[in-house]
Amino acid sequence: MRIFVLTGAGVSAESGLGTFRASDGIWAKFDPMALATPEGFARDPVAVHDFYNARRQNLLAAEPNAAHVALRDLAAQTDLFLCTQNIDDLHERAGSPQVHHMHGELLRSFCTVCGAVQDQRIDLSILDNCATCGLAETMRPDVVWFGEIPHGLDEIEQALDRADLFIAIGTSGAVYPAAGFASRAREAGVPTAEINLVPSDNADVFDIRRYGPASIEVPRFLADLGANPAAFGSRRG
Ligand code: BJW
Repeated sequence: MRIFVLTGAGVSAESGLGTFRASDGIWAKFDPMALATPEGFARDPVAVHDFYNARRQNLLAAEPNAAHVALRDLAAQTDLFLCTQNIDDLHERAGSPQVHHMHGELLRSFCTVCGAVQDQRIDLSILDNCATCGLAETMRPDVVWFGEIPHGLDEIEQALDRADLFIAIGTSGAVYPAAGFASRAREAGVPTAEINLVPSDNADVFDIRRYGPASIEVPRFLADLGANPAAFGSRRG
């Protein structure tokens, strides 16, 4: 069975990484237009670096949870395309062999002049020089901000079109193009499932809905899927 899994901030919430749109979430405390747009970075790069430096330190202290582990095990049993909107590396640290980071990775930075990408595990500053071209004031976090094109959309679309089952985990369905993946899959006859604490903004496009913490509901759902795959993944049409 070919399974497309889309994860969002909710899969890492129980690892201590904040979600965005909860009443106490990241965007309740910080302005996304100031900190997660190219225009915001051009206006105040120091504030943007401070924001991502703090989140990087938080990430380095976090650990994968049972949902990440269950998704690692799923990769060993099926043909899995694991697409995450998250910039954390918790899927990798749980052992997932291939992770498609459509919104980039917090532990990488890139040079806005020469495009070189480098590992970034320590704080980033406007004073840092690019290790490749040597210029200063050119490095930024390798993340996808509003108005920028997410990574690997062609590969994502191909995987969506080949899937026998689409599963969204811990994502609000508020940010496009990711929020449109479930309806695209469904229109192609692919069964769709969502696992979330509460119904997402696009809950009506899911055939199967499981609500509760990802650390409980993801292992439970995947156990049910393993026990009776035909009940979940029969592609229509
Ligand atoms: C739990 C849980 C637990 C909690 N267990 N669940 C229409 C079409 C196309 C684009 C647009 C459009 N309208 C507007 C746009 C533009 C824009 C957009 O979507 N804006 C919306 C606000 C309307 N999109 C873009 O700009 C994107 N680029 C783009 O469109 O390019 C043009 C283009 C596209 C395609 C082809 C050609 C051109 C880029 C979007 C970049 C998003 N960047 C961010 C920041 C990344 C870096 C960082 O982390 O700082 O990505 S914003 C933020 O939102 C982050 C996330 O990846 C993303 C999604 O959030 P997510 O993961 O869903 O988190 P939450 O907080 O919203 O939800 C958490 C969920 O978990 C909730 O449902 C909880 O209930 C649940 N949960 N605890 C299970 N324990």
